[in-house]
Amino acid sequence: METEPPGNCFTAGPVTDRHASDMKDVMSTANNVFLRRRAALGRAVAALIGIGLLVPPLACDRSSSPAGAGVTGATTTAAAPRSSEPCPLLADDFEGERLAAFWLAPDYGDGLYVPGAVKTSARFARRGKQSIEVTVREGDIEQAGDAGTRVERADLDSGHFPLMGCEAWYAFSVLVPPEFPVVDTRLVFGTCKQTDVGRPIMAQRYQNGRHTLTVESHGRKKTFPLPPIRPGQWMDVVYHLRYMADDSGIVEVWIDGKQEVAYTGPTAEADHRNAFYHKVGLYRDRMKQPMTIYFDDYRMGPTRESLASRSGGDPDGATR
Ligand SMILES: [Ca+2]
Repeated sequence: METEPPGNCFTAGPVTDRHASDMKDVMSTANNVFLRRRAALGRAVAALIGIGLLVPPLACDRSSSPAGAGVTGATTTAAAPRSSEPCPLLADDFEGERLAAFWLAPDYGDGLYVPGAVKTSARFARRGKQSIEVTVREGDIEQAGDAGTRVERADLDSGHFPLMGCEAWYAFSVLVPPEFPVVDTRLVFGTCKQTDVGRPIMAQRYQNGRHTLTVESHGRKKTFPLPPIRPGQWMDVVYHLRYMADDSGIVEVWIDGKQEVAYTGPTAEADHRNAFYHKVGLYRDRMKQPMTIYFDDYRMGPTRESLASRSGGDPDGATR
């Protein structure tokens, strides 16, 4: 059994005073950004309500989800707290010199990477002229894995949000370059996780040429096959999650516009923190060869439609 090491923001390893101060600043900045966005969203919502175009509540309202129609007979096994916070709208097209402000700092949260491991690149672009290039080398952010293994990573964490009871949509494009080593070593490049739960809720994996997605919750694990990865070609990925501790949770995944995963069941642990995050990058068992992967067009939002709002494209890539 594999276990993701406790590299998250609430259980990060040894913390020095300086590091603690840095972390505080990062959290303060992240919180300020989130609060500003929330305030702006609140003003926009108030304006829409004022002119009769929107009826509150805005988010965490399962009745508004088209996916909710397919869930029947759900029984509540735990009274998980519901968040009243809307899922944030985040987007990064990686066209600037720096990452968007919402990404957590490289020494904070679960998005850990060594200096230089994450940088914009003009080698490939799904949209625009740049993407983000992520490289992991042997020993980078090495931590203890399970069963005596060592793991290493270069991950980007888009932030921890109180999404219990909420819908969250994520979209990104990913490209595995032609020289990418195809090896029988555990590799995860997209993850959704509850902050203080050891196992990821959902993990997109590439190992020994097999492209799969695992969903794990309440001690059960399901593996879904995904279409083969074509080196050198972009792949558009969309996740839809409903974070629930009962059977009404959802994980849906689209690859290049085609739905590949439809899971219903628990997706959260009620007795853990109401904090959920998504990350992209390279997380693997320790090995010698470096790996480099590319991501572009990252988006997160409360609805499928919200993913398309920035780029004007269909979030599932069907029209690209
Ligand atoms: Ca781009």
